[in-house]
Amino acid sequence: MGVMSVLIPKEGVDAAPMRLTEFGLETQLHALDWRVERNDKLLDCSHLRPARDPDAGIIKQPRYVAAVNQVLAEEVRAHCAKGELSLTVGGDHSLAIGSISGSIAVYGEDLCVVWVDAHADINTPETTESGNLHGCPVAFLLGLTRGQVPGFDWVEPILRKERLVYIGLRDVDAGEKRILREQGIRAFSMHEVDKYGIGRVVEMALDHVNPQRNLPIHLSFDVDALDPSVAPSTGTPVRGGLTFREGHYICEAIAETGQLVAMDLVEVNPALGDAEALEQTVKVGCSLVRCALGETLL
Ligand code: EXY
Ligand code: MN
Ligand code: MN
Ligand code: MN
Repeated sequence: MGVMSVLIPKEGVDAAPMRLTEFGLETQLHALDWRVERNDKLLDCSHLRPARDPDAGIIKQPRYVAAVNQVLAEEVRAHCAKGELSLTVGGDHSLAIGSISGSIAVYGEDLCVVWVDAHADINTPETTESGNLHGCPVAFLLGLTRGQVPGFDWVEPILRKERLVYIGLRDVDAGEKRILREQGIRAFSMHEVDKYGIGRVVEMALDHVNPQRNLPIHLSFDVDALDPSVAPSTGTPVRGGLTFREGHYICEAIAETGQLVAMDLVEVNPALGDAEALEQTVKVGCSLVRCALGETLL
């Protein structure tokens, strides 16, 4: 039996955690023999919103997002320190600044991050065109933004670029492509998924970050990595994404390593699409989490 905590930040896509819960995520995890300790501390973050939060350049709501992430980091750290697997249900992908800061505070430079996404989320304050922090979390974690955004001084950027790998990319900004190239970060786009198949891609991705399969893994899964026909209720859908099985295969393969210590499931947006689209997206979110936490087909 394992122990898990559900941490639920509210940022933009705030209704998603309740939808996954209503759909029975906790009950489904009980059925897999997990003891679920739910943490609703960030279900409502409004008390963390500062009275004044002017844009920093074009970065929107910097102090609010920073404050939520700082609380999240401490919650994830505390759960990981007890040896619990920490599941953070978002919320948008900016929450990975906090969740990964929390897991890395416990596991240090050994921590591997597998980032499954259509996007690289590695924009800096200089490269971002939207000013949305959900397009920037990786840059914070790698220390590419240090001192530039108010509120984020607490982030210890100790994620090593050698311990980061992407799967599913297909909508990467020009500035982000430059950063990926300059930093030599390993990324498997949909081109590689088409070329090699998902089995080989996951093997190569894990060989890169975790060759002995003995290091702790933080899986950060953005549902927009999946094709919009599979997960329609999300804010930045991009055609040509992972199939239902490819998405689940990634989770199953990581579960097989026995090294998963933390997971984020982000960017489900209940406000987008009709009831059917929402149910489909929530269902797929729940089944991805179940697979990562050990559900097998047989
Ligand atoms: N690269 C674009 C930006 O920085 O605004 C789009 C980012 C979308 C982020 C989604 C969550 O993965
Ligand atoms: Mn978002
Ligand atoms: Mn993302
Ligand atoms: Mn994305």
